[in-house]
Amino acid sequence: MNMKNILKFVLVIVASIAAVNPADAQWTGPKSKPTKEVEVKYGPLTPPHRTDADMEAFRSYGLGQFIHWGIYSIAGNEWNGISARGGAAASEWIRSWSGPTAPKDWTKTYDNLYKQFNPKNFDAKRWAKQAKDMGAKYVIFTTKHHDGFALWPTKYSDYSVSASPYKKDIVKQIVDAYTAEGIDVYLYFSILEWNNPNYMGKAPKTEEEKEKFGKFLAYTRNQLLEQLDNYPKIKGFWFDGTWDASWKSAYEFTYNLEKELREKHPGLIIGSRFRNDEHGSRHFDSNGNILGDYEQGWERKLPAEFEWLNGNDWDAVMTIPPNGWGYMKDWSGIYTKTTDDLLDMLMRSVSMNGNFVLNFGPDGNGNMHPEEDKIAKEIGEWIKINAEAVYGVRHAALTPSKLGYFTQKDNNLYLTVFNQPVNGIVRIAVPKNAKQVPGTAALLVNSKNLALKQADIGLDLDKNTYYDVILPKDFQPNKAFVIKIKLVAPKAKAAKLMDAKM
Ligand code: FHN
Repeated sequence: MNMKNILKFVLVIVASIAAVNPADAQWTGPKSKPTKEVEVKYGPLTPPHRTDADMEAFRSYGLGQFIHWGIYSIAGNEWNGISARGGAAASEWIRSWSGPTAPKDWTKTYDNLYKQFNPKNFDAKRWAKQAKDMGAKYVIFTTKHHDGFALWPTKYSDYSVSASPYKKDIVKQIVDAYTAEGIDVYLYFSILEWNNPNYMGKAPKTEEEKEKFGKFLAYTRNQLLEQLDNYPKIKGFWFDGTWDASWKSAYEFTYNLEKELREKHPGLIIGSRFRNDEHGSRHFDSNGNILGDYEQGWERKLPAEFEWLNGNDWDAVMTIPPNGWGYMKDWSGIYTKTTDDLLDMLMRSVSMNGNFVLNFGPDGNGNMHPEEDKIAKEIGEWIKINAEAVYGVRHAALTPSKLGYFTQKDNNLYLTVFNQPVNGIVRIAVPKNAKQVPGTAALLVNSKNLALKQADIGLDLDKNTYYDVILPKDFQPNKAFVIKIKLVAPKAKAAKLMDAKM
């Protein structure tokens, strides 16, 4: 083989390795585009950018609340004073507690905890009012987590709230209370069920395994149809626990199940985590097309650049502790996110056309963690002042600011400033050929007009001109603040300067 052919052969090998078959989407950096189109039979069932009212509402939410509540909430990430920290992967995974700190016969103890589930302080209306005051526009509620315990009286399992001393339908109370507060409800549903005898992690191979897993698939379908029958007011599902080979092998079933759910509940919103195509690609099919109505992979992480989203809708779900979605009694010795941290994440999300969903993990009696109560109140107080910059806004096509995040609605441009400039000048870069430029500026907090002047810096080859907003010398906020800028048609074009000669 001559050198030319060897080189060609090497290039083909390199290209095939680089060929992307995103069996799982990447969440850091722009999505790599597949190098070649492949046939996909079990791909998307909806267009990548739905324009119906339900999806437009999803786009305008801004802030959501996640609630992880279940049997694990009784334990609170510890047992008899021994912490499960380091013994279980997360507080809501405490059933899998192992190692030297795990209590004797722990799994058996855990699987009997439902006999104690009787949350005497549970009040869905109180939770919904708190979420409303915080400014949440949707809630994602765990109807069943990986332990399989159903918080609704399902006909298809004995392991449900019906078998607990509490007995009542928790999911219905949540749906009714939150809907009454004008907060849309999405049901979290774990496909994975650790202690379901018909569940298996590996793809079923033998006839016996296929029959067993077939029963599990039928059970899953029954519970989902049951939820749509019981709770017709919900807006969508937030699926989880879909990463095992068993579920991935059932791509024809999951394709048809998604179709059936959508036909039964027009407008239903389902994220990209539900299923995969026949090549095993999850979140996005093997040609890079999103599988579902929004990108559902931003979990405890946020995109760094707008381009990473490829124009898809998305939400980011976030814990206040480093990890741990279920109730954790002890928050000492770990970094728990501050209200400022969370407001920054919120505004970063909405500045890139996403929703930010903050997780709450109530205890076994139905009380939020005291720190969660405090944060909910502080977020609500901030949003009450700055709501205009948070809801129903879109990404602003400007060079990102080092001082904070841009959001835009029509000719209103908002800059939420987290980093106050030491010279009191908020400089905004605007393309020289922009059809709209800053005309006036004011502080949203008090509607105080701010001095605004153009700064044509004249940097060589610079495609931008600049507008300086002058902050009042006595303006010393201790929280992020919003500058509202009215965009107007440009008055005069920037002077054309001779290019530098090097
Ligand atoms: O395993 C789950 C985890 O317990 C939690 O529910 C998060 C948040 O949705 N999702 C999975 C971990 O990525």
